[in-house]
Amino acid sequence: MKGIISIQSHVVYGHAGNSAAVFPMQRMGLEVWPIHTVQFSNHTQYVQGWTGQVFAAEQIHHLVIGINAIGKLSQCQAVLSGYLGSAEQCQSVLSAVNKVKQANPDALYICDPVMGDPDKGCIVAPEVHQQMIQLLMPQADVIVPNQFELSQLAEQTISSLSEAVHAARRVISKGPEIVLVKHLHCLADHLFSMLLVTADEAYLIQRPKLEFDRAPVGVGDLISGLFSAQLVTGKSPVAAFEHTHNAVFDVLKTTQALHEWELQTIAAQQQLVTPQSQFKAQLLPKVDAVSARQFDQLAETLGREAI
Ligand code: PXL
Repeated sequence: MKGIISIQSHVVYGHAGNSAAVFPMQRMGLEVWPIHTVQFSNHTQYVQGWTGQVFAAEQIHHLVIGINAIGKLSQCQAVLSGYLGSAEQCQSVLSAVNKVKQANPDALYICDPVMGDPDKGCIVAPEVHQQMIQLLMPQADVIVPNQFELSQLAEQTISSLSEAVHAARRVISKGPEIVLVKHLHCLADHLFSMLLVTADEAYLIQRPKLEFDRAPVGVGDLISGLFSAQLVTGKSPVAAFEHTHNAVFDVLKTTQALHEWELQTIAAQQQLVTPQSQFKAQLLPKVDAVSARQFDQLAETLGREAI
């Protein structure tokens, strides 16, 4: 039996980090081996606060050593890392990835470089940002940033589609082979845009943005979890991208219909496997083949078609 190690936060109530990603990955048929970086009562965006603790960084490495000792590490096909609580945890993730790759050289490292959003109450320590950029990103095979995280990783501003593709290619030049931009907010306020970039191709998917009183938390964790599960089960990056996009949109529609704030991954479990939404990824022209202006106008045309 093959599996994926998922190193993220755990919340007792609700869905963020591993609590947003583990069940969807299992529902897609994967054996998931969760390692929790923190254990909190709930995610950190409740105004009432939360209780719980950040786990010691060595835990991550020790747990991987334990799996190695029972002879199972060679069955690990991928390591996914998400919300990390300290710079030391970043180092521990890297030693876990190295250990897994020793046991299975084909294993993927998929890094969701969660850097937080202080405006929304998602706090990530500043030294974690540095470690994401310097330590983890160069070792990742796949990286799943949002627009803010991509601009930090590429050390450039992003205000258009052409700049986003350029930034993703800069990241690719530093190590990763696939960049999935889980949310590109600069294109249009009324649309939710996602971008997939490899060394030679770039694909865009846009769909209408759903209105919520409070935006659900953990959407990025659900995106990186589903994308990882799809890759591990042998889907091509483009097929994994479309499936992930459509399944996440269905979970959000269910969450909205039930007037919930927490992601409704259980209620929408069938759509995780067979999404009802059928948005297709649009192959973008080569950036060199058209001017940046033409390239960005294309994003506007595709955006109108998405509504
Ligand atoms: O989705 C990011 C995330 C993960 N884990 C915890 C969080 C958040 C965002 O607020 O609080 C514990």
